[in-house]
Amino acid sequence: MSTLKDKASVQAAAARAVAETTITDIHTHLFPPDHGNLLLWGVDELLTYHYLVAELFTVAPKSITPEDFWKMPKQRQADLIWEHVFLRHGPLSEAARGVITTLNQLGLDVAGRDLAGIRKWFAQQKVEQYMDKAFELAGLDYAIMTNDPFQPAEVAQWQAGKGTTDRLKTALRIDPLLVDWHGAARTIQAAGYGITPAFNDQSFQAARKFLLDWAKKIKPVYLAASLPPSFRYPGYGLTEQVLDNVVIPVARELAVPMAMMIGVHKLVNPRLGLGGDAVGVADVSAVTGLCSRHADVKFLVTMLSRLNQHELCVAARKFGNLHVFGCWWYCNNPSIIEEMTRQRLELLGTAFTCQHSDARVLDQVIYKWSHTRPIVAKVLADKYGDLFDAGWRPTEQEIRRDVRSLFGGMFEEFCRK
Ligand code: RAT
Ligand code: ZN
Repeated sequence: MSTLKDKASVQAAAARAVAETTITDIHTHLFPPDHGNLLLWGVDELLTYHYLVAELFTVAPKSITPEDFWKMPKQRQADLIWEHVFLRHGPLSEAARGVITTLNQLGLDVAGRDLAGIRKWFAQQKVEQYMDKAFELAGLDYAIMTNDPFQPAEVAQWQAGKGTTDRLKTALRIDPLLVDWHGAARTIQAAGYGITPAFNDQSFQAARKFLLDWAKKIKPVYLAASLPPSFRYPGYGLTEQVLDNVVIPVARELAVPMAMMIGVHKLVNPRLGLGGDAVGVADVSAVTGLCSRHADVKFLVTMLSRLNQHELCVAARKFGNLHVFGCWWYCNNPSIIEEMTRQRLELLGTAFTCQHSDARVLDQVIYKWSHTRPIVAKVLADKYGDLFDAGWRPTEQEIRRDVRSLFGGMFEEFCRK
């Protein structure tokens, strides 16, 4: 065992390990290339990312309305965002900088500001090879999708016999069951299951069967849902019943975690579509309530409000069946990633997953990961530096092991538990 002998070597080893580690991206909105139009990629999709649509309406003149924007063809929408967010104002936001980083890493001349030339380059790419390129640039082994059996366009692909690829694993997304039981019951009924909107054993059994059949088809790594800040457990009426009678029993039977993304206020501004959701402080006791009542079920949790992060870390120290992941959405900004990663390391050691990309557009994995890596490297260099000062001498391999833990290793271990 050869330990690193001076502080600078330890810190350099941490930076190297983060730059070179293979990442498992545990939550994305990507799809296999053969799933119809579901996989978004290319410069026009990058520019019309919903984070940037929302930004457009903070800087655009009043004469451009969301209603008019949604009627435009994609390329025209992208032109507007390019003009107002990138040219008439500096692309300083994290989402705007992300487009620049992505194009730059693809070898395109962003300094030239030649959107037409960039479009020409994308038009020559073949999506299958392009997916390999994006994953290689990001340094990913695989990513986990969001597969929603309540979305007809997605269902149609699986029914047509489409599968997945080595690059992508599945997650079964079940929001309507928890936040819109009546709507969910209609979909499940239309799929041929004997469910009624009533909350009774027959309906619960049908909903469980629906999920189990989907699980058989797509083999999810976990079940997932996003929840509002008002989510409570116990004591959240119908949602509590669906959790206890449908979701938890299915997670238990499949031995997969239930992922919860908590703190989203949906459609605060519906005119912005996906960009219209906001954040609220949630109640971490809902997470501890679930973890203690269902000690034999695993929970993956990320929360949207910065204010919930400390309490969530403390909860994860109390429950071995809780794994904290990612800097979700409005937390996926350098200043907050740094703060959250420090806090998590200090409270949890390496027992968490430091980030997920949430990429909706394939190309976004490039910037989301290249923006995160140096931040985590900086935090780890500090932490290993502090350990060195305290007398600890790690090996290069140990540092690499710890880094991989943060970028997917611990997640995999948690899923196997
Ligand atoms: O980050 C996002 O793109 C959000 O719109 C949501 O997709 C969120 O991550 C979710 O999965 O609900
Ligand atoms: Zn997401």
